[in-house]
Amino acid sequence: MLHTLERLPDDPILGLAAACRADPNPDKVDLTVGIYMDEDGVCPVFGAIRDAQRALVEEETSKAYLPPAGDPDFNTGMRALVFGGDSGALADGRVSSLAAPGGCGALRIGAEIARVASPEAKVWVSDPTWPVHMPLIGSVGLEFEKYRYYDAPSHGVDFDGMVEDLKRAKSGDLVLLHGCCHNPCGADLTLEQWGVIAELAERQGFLPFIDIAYQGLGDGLEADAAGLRLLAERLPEMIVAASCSKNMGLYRERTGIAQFLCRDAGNAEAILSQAKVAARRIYSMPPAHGALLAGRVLAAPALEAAWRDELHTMCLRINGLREALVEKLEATTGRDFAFIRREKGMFSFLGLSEEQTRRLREEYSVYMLGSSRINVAGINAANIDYVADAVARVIA
Ligand code: PLP
Ligand code: TYF
Repeated sequence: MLHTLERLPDDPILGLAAACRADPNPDKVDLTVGIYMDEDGVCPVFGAIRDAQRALVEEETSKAYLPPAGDPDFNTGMRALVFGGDSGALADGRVSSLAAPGGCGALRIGAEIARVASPEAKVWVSDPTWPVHMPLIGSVGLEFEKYRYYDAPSHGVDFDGMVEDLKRAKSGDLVLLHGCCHNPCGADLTLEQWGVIAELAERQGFLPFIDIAYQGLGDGLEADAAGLRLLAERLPEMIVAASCSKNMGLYRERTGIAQFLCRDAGNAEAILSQAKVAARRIYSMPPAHGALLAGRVLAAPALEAAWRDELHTMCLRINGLREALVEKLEATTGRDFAFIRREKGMFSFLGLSEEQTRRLREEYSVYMLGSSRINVAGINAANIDYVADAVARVIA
């Protein structure tokens, strides 16, 4: 029977990265997949993670399964990282968490729980959103609706449109929000706008489902979680899927966590039991290695401080690149690119047509998504002039 199945296309983002790897042009530039790259074009291992790994290799005496909810140090550390150490909800035991294979695994667990709790739920997603949300969340059987989000002409959030659309979200629906550093557009909500979303959620009764995969890479660890924390203060319930891929550099270790803000501690315990059963339906136990490393970093003050420093350096580098890119692009094209400075995290749309991105790829070996989403961290001192010149040529 297997012979009846056809070949399917590759993931469009990963497919473009593979095309770049295969390109023999020595001047090629890879701005495709969202991985942090340093000045040398390398996706580095954090020093703090390397130290934790050395200690773990020395001390680990067993590879027996972790408990189904995951390593306790990891779960405790991640709860504080996301909700804030002084969170009232944490003090009240209202947050339960389940370690998961990456932010992707956490999104899937969140969707599984949502489907059990509200089988008819619509999942409201920003237009545009990360394309992987559709298979990850849609495969549990929930349907999507879009809300207006990115306004291409102004390169900003169409907040009035967003609010108008979310007024149609019903009690029992989910509204998927990017916690920070929106993928793909980099345009984030202001804290004031998060406040309006909180009011809407209260009034309409929808459940916020927050995907936070870039905490620390926009304005810093605390500022990037401020919107989410504001919702957590005001709302009884919320689902959060957090990832350690980017902010701890643990991509391939598949390290993430599903967190559930619940009405009370009893509810939180019930939801944890549901989440464990949901995981058992898919893969049973969470992966250990990345979570044990992250757990060690978060539990040891010296390692944690070193990690925060490294992450801060990355964040500063990205914001410096945004600044440099605005200057270079404005110089080569004579157009306004100031929006890149206002956007957050790894991604921005350059505002090019699909045809222009094809020309950049085919004529200059500059690889970005067809939507003109770039990974800002893929820019460096050695390629910035080349990229800015190539962009100027295709829009001339
Ligand atoms: N959500 C968004 C918007 C992302 O861009 C990513 C990752 O790249 C993830 C979630 C989850 O990633 P991972 O499964 O590697 O933790
Ligand atoms: O959007 C990105 O580039 C990252 C990495 O199937 C990624 O989120 C890309 C594709 C994919 C999983 C992760």
